[in-house]
Amino acid sequence: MLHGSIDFLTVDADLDGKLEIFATDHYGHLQAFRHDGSKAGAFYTSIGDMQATLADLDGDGRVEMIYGSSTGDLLSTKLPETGSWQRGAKTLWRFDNFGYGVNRLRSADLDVDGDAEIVVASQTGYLYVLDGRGRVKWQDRAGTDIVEALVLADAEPRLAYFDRSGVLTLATGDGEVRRRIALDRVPTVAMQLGDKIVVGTGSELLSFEIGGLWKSGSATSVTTRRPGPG
Ligand SMILES: [Ca+2]
Ligand SMILES: [Ca+2]
Ligand SMILES: [Ca+2]
Repeated sequence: MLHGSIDFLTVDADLDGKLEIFATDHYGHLQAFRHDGSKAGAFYTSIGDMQATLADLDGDGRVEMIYGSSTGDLLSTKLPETGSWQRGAKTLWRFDNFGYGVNRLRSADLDVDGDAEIVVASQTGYLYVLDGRGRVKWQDRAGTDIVEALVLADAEPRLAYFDRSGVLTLATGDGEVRRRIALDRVPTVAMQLGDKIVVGTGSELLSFEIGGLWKSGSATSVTTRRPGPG
């Protein structure tokens, strides 16, 4: 039973040529389903809105699950090669998020060293970048409550993250270069579209040219469109 799913992720987790579906819900679960819809397992941290990302953390070609809830618990689980996912799953590590919520999880090889990193947008106000063993590679106290993080493609900054006070931070994958930009808006949704970041706040939709933000460090290249008639 899915209690109002938040996100769906699809991947061939057992390398049998068919996709599995991973769904997060509002009750602290990451649920896994086979391609035919039958349930493959349910993985729980603590009750709250779940976020999840999938990445091959140990280089064996299979993804591991990284998942955490809005009540703070964040962990990584390795699925067994054979047998029941539910019974055979092993916890690889937990990340101490100090009881603060996980607002978003992303994974990508941010520093191009061949291994995936995990991006944690945390209610602590920190953006954490973890290695495959759950250790902090770098962190940035970007503000109050990081509400969203994006991994950018084909752009000089590799990360964009937003805090609840309306500040956008752009950062290189290794965290060495960062820019803070006052958007004065808090996204309910944000995504990359080509060379732009599109931010939706519920009342307006804005697009920002990534190169312009990165060079100028200010949000001057804003175009605003209000959704709705007209
Ligand atoms: Ca499969
Ligand atoms: Ca793996
Ligand atoms: Ca890496």
